[in-house]
Amino acid sequence: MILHHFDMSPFAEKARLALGLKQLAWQSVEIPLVMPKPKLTGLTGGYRKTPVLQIGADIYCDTQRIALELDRRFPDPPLFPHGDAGLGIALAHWSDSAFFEPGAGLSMGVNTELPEPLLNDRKAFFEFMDFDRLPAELPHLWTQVRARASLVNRQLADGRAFVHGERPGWADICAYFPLWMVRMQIGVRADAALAPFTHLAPWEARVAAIGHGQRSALDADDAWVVARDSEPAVETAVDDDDPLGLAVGQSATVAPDDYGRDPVHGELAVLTVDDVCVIRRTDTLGRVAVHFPRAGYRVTAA
Ligand SMILES: N[C@@H](CCC(=O)N[C@@H](CS)C(=O)NCC(=O)O)C(=O)O
Repeated sequence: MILHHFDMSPFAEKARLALGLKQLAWQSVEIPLVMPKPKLTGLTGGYRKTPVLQIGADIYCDTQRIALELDRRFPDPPLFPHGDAGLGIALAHWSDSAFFEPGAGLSMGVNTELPEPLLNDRKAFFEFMDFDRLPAELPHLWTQVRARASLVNRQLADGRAFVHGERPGWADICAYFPLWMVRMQIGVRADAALAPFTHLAPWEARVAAIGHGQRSALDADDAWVVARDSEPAVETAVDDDDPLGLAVGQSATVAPDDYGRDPVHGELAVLTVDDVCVIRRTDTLGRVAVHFPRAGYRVTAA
């Protein structure tokens, strides 16, 4: 397993913790923080977000898709130990938007010394953020982060060790990563703002203790060799009752429906309620399967 990511990425921290929860060994390809990222987009066909998981010639985009693939291939220990996968996955949408977005606004707005290339890249990327209004928005953003942190704190208030009970799972990772981001990127001011929520810090320490599994470094070129020398392991499956009415092998594009909407073009291999996958053919890599979750992604006949 190869994770394409960078250390500061909060979404990558979700994937690293999921690998850690399952105590997996994986290889780490460091990707650039800003565009262009030719070694990443060359694999995905255009998707540029962080992180991306590669297993042979199968490329998994989005932490939602990555988590479910890890759980499918390595079911023990489970990401949903209390049998609440529906709620756990739904919580990811809440934490990826309601919790992450104001936290990201704070991280960008409080850190006024960000390097110009990073600032310009994220101005174009984070469509939900009005960078001109960020300084005036900061007090409001603090209120939004604290309101979400308070909910997590409330969930933990009965003394349970983890969000759903005594065992850690995807819900913990999702609720944790925006806090990891603001504490790391803002520091003592974030710690002070979160201090009233007394159940958070001990729980965050328990989540951090999950660790990242066994990580070793890999060069991006070697990840390409792995993709080139492998065949996609995907089984084609297009639902007959899918509202889009598309067929296996049809030319299609898939793009995130929130921000960073770079489309990926290929032949449709999977289109189910939960998943979409297109096969790309390139001279350098041969056939590569690019997988996305269905929720939050727009599929269009090309
Ligand atoms: N829905 C995506 C969101 C990923 C995301 O927005 N990642 C941020 C980094 S934490 C990103 O891509 N930033 C721009 C970049 O890395 O180029 C997921 O769950 O993986």
